[in-house]
Amino acid sequence: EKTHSLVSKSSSIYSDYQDAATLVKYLQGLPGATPIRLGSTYGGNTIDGIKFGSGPKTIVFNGGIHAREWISPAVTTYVADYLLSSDPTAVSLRSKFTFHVIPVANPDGYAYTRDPNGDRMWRKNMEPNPSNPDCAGTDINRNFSFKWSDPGASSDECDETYYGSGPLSTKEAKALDTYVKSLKNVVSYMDLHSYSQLWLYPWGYTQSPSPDHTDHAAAAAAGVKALNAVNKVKFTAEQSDSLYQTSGTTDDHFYATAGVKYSMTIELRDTGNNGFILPASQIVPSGKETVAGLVAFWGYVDAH
Ligand code: ING
Ligand code: ZN
Repeated sequence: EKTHSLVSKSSSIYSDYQDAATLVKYLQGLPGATPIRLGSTYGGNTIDGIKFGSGPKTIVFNGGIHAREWISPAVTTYVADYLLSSDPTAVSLRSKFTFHVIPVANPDGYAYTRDPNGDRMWRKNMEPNPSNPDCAGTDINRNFSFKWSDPGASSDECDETYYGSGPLSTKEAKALDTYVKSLKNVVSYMDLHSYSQLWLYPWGYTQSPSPDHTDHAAAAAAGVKALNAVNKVKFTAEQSDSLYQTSGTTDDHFYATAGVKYSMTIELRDTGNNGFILPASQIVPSGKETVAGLVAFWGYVDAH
């Protein structure tokens, strides 16, 4: 079975949740990977990843924008690991695309959720808010400039969806925006979150369909169909705003401001039984089904 050798080769890293440095070091050590650095954070961490492949079309995906969603950096790493393997499908994808992967886009927040003296349920980044010294942190996924501060995000520094002091005010959002816009021919951007088992496509800020609604729906449907077949774990594809209204998110932003046609959000396992505290035993099965879904999805992207 095609990802079997991959898993046995590197099972130790997927048997538990790892810190950002471990994931980055692992990825940067894989044959064929070139290190990338997008920037640094308030807490002095760096935002790192890898690029690989030789194809003319560019794909970017990241995990870890939200600190407590631990399955996201793990599965992001697993997918990159697969794409760098000798599996013929991975070899073919590397000839069609160049991939840029950032496993932990919010390293300060992620470290805080792993700190016994921190907060396992932290979502935002760690930068203080001078406008309210009682409540730190901005929701990076409400801080992007497209529709920034519109309905679907909060002006209250103490809220989980605080949109920040201005568009792209966080170092994390600014670094990701600058990096994606430095690349040529970005055909797809994927932001991995948890939980809810959804593939969400633009728009999130309105219920109106986007200009590419038909292709978005078809590509996401191809992804979830292949994903669901692996472990019979049911994911659903839908327009982002049908979940709840959002503004300043990555997917709408890169679709609207960087011309990235297939710009989406994946909500990984589960549907709430464990929620953000997903057992580490689910990293490998979640990684396998996500690989299958993304391979089908990127096949659609390549053909359209
Ligand atoms: N959920 C996403 C959030 O940022 C989302 C859902 C993302 C909706 C992007 C629309 C667009 O709120 C989690 N769990 O982070
Ligand atoms: Zn999230």
